[in-house]
Amino acid sequence: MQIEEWQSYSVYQIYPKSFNDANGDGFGDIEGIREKIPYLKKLGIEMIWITPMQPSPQKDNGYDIADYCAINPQYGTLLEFKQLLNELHEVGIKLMMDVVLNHTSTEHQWFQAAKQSRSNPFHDFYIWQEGVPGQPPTNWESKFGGSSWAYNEATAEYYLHLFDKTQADLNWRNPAVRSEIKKILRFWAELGVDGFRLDVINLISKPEVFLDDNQGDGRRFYTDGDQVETYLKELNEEIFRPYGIITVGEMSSTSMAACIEYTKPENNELNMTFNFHHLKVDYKNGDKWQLMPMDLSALKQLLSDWQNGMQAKQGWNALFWCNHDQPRIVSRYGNDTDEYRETSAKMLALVLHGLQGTPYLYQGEEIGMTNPDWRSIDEFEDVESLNQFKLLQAQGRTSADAFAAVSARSRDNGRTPVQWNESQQAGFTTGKPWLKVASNYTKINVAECLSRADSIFYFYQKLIALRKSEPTLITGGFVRHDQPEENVFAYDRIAGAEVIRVVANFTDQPVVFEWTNPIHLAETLLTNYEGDATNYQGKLTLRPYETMMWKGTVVV
Ligand code: TEU
Repeated sequence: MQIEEWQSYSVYQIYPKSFNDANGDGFGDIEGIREKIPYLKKLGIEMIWITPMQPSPQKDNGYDIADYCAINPQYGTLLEFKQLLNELHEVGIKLMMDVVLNHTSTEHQWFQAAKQSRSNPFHDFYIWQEGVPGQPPTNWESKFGGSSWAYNEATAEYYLHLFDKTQADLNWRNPAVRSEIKKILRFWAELGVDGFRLDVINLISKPEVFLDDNQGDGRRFYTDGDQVETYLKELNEEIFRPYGIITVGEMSSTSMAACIEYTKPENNELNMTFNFHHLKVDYKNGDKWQLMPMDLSALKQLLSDWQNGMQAKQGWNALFWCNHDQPRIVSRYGNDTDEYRETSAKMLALVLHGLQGTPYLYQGEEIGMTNPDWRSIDEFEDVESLNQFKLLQAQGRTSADAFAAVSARSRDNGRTPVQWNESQQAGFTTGKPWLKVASNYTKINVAECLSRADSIFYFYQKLIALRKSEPTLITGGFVRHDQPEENVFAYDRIAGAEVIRVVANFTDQPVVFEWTNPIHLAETLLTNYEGDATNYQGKLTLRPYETMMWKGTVVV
């Protein structure tokens, strides 16, 4: 396999609103990011992805863009953005911008014009259907709850919004829309950004005829639609390739077959894709708002299937546990008690970094940040959480039950400010943070992690370095171990005679683990307990959340 440079990168995701506030207004900013460049460099990542920073009414924290080619003054200025970009480049870090092209804010001037009349030139920038007031054209549901259609009196029509009603879906069938989108992408590419993360990009191709979905919420009609690949090829040819842009597509409810097509090199579409299937194994009946413990066997199966399936067809995965839409992984698939938080966070980190793909690390994950301790619904900011809290009760759940579901599943779990140190507001701001700081910041913070060689931070630093020193982690084939121990996940990465073996105990109990495919163990690359384990041959007892990464050779 020929390795492209970007395939060995590790990426760090910044949610700027919660990253670091330099001016004390409670809202993170560009200056705050600039202050932390040495910290990012120390971690060893090659690229940062920053979620949207354009002007926005913030109904969905910037995923509702009102002006594509500008910077929200709450974050700073375009000049400061350019300075940030230069300073990152000076230390060898690339910048990936988030581009939200499925929808705009209804405050965007295009929508403001479009809603005036059916004859307005911008009208056809959006997706309209007639309907009777009070009776939306289809029964499709918004991802944030409720109907995905909103009525516009002036034109006596409904517009489509797959997300919040202030996020109107763009009509990609209109060539004028695609031409504007290319102008936007060119603007940022010319400025020197290195990558694009394309928000829900597999939802951009809608059907021509809108029908009720009698089997679900409508997603089967607009997910991975028939024109997505055509549109991506167009962007690739005119923007991504000429400017050498690294791309990752966020794929909502996608399929592996689709992700293979989006990412296999000869298709010239995207470099890699995010999918979410592995983050739904704790959804009871597939419903995010119904809680259950995670199903480890489903998780292992999904990770393995995506490794094998993508690899077989030269697709490329973006690997991640956390982002700004997900609860903290250590509170979810790990164990956030004092006893096991660090050990389990390291175990999850190692399992992910051993896989083939490009790892994405989300701010705070490198110090093992947890879900906060929510006390009241008033503490939440996220539009989805607030909508769901009401909807769940309307569906008959008690307020205590709805609160428990939202507390566990809210996107705000991942959005609380980064815990930098033990000073007030965790050193995030000198003012009042826009979202509360988790109360455990005096114990869990960056300063504490940096002061201790065995911290989660340095564990990540080692994992990131291993991707550079061990090409097998990039190229190696994936082979899952067939083992009876259901609480262990074990797999090999194999390139030629070299094997990198990963084993991990996902529980707080010791498990005896035996393997049937022997290798000559040469070296322990990393473990989360003290000591060298190369003397194990075939059988060992893994302590709670114990994980190891070994290097060896195939026994012939
Ligand atoms: O998210 C897309 C998406 O579908 C989810 O992860 C979403 O948060 C989930 O389905 C809700 O249950 C992207 C962004 O990452 C997210 O922050 C935005 O809100 C969304 O698109 C709309 O732009």
